[in-house]
Amino acid sequence: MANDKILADLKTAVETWNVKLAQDSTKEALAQNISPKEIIEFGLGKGMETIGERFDKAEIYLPQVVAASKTMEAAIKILEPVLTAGDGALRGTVVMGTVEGDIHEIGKNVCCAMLRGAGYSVVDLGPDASAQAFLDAAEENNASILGGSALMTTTLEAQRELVEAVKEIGASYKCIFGGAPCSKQWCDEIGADGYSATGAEIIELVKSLSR
Ligand code: B12
Repeated sequence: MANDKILADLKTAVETWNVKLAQDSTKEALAQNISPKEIIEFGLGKGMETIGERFDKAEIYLPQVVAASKTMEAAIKILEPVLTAGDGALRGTVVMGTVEGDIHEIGKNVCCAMLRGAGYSVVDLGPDASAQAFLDAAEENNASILGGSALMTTTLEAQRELVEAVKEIGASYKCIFGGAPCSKQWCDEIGADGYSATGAEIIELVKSLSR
C-alpha cells in the first residue's frame, strides 16, 4: 500500500472515530517503515486537526471529540513500544504533566513516549497536575527538567505559576512548555527555559538543557 494512502487512512480513522481502521493502519504504517513521528504528524494528528476545526464550527460536539481522541489513543498504544524502544542509556529524568485545570493529555503522552524512546526516564503526572505536584515529583525523583502541557488559553496561566513556584523555592529546575495555545513568545514572556511545538522537537530541547 502506498504510504500516502496509509497516512490518509490514519487521518480518516481519527476523523470518523474508526478505532479498527486506526489500529490496522498504524500496524500497516509500521510494517511499511513509516516512522511513528510521521504517523503522528502527517496521519493521526492531521485527523485531530480536522476534529478541532469541526468542533470550533460547532459541526460536531464533545462526544465526537472524545470518540476521536479515544481513536488516537488506541493508535498511540500500538506506537508506544516503538517510541520507547531507546538505546537503554539513561540520560536523566524529566517530570511531565498537563498543568492544573487542564485534562488534555494526548500531546503530553506523545511527548512522554518520545522522551522515553530517547533514553530519558519520565515521571508522568497525568492531567490536571498542580505546580506543587511537579515540585514534589522533581525532588523525589531527582529530576532537573519539568515539562508542562496546556491546551487551553485559560490554563496557560498555570505554566506561569509553575515557573514562579520554581523561583519561589529557589530551585534550579528548568521549565519547558508546549501545547496548542503555547508559543515561544509566551514562554519567553513567563521566563520559561524552553518551548517546543512538537513531540519530535522536545528531544532536542531536553538534550540542550541537560548539557
Ligand atoms: C482531543 C481534545 C479534547 C479531548 C481530550 C482527550 C484527552 N485524553 O486528551 C476531550 C474531549 C476530553 C476534550 C475536552 C475539552 N476540551 Co478539548 N480539544 C481536543 C482537541 C480536538 C485536540 C487536542 C489533541 O489531542 N491534539 C493532538 C495532540 C497530538 O497535539 P497537541 O496536544 O497539540 O500536542 C503536541 C504539541 O502541542 C506538543 N506538546 C504538547 N504538550 C507538550 C508539553 C511540552 C512540555 C512540550 C515541550 C510540547 C508539548 O507536542 C505534542 C505532540 O506533537 C483540541 C483542538 C486543538 N486544535 O488542539 C480541543 C481543544 C484544546 N479543547 C478545547 C476545549 C474548550 C475543551 C473543553 C473545555 C470542552 C468542554 N466544553 O468541556 C474540555 C476541557 C476540560 C478541561 N478542564 O481540560 C478547546 C480549547 C480552547 C481554548 N482556546 O482554550 C480546543 C482548542 C477546541 C476548540 N477549538 O475549541 N478536548
